[in-house]
This record gives sequence, structure tokens and C-alpha cells, in this order.
Amino acid sequence: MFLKKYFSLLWVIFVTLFATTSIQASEPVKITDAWIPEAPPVVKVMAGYLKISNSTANDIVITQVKSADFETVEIHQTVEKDGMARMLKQDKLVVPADSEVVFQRGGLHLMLINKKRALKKGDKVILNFSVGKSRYRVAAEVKEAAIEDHSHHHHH
Ligand SMILES: [Cu+2]
Repeated sequence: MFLKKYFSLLWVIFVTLFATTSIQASEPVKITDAWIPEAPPVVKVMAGYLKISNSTANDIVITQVKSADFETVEIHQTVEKDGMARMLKQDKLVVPADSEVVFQRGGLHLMLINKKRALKKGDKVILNFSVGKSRYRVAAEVKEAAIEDHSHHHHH
């Protein structure tokens, strides 16, 4: 019957659209551009930079960051006071609804404390972010620190 066929086709379109929508909705938080400036082998503490975008209508809260390659990972905010730069540990980080937070030199950064293995240019470090009950796994690449200095020239 023609009508029956027509309706089943509509059904397929409907299901497809619905499935597509739910795939997008399951990835409302994106963590991108993660990288770690290369450091000399003796240096045990490294910094991590990245971007977190929250396209949901609600604030999200990052409660923990972990990596198998480091003993501890903290979220730090660099603040300048009387010409001195100090780093303040953040117990959690709020990424407001429909906005983006950028971790960069001289501001928010990950403090990767006590590395457990040698890390050189090109190596990947897996970072695990806890956002409420969700977990996000991000690969951060170790890159030449010179790139970092160059891109932040305007701060000097
Ligand atoms: Cu720090």
C-alpha cells in the first residue's frame, strides 16, 4: 500500500533526525587544543594549556583532573600582585553556560606535578577531566616551549 510505505519512510526520517540530535547533545562539552610545553628532563613540574567550551545552557563544574603520567594535576590561576606572579590553586573550575574558558600562559593553567616518565616533544599525555558525573579523556601533546613564548609575545 502506498500510504503505508510513505509513513514508514517518514518514520525512518524521524528516527534518523532524533538519533542525530542525541549524538550532538551527548557532546556538549569540548576540551580542545591541549598541549604541554616541553621541559628539561630534570624538571618535574609542567604546565598544561587547553580550551574548554560549554555549549549547554547550564554552567559546568570541573571538579578533578588526573593523569597517569603525573602524581597530581591541579588547576592554577596566575595572578600578578605588586609585580610578582603568584599561582593560586583552584579547587574547582566553573565554565559558564554557553561560553569558553581558555587555559594559557599567565592565566589559568594545569599544573602537572611530579612526572612519572620522561616526556619529550611529540609525546602524548592523557588527561582525564571530571565534570559532574561525566568523564572527558583528552590527549595533550608535548610541544616545543618556544612556540609558547612566541604566541604570547604581546604580554611582554
Ligand atoms: Cu601553576
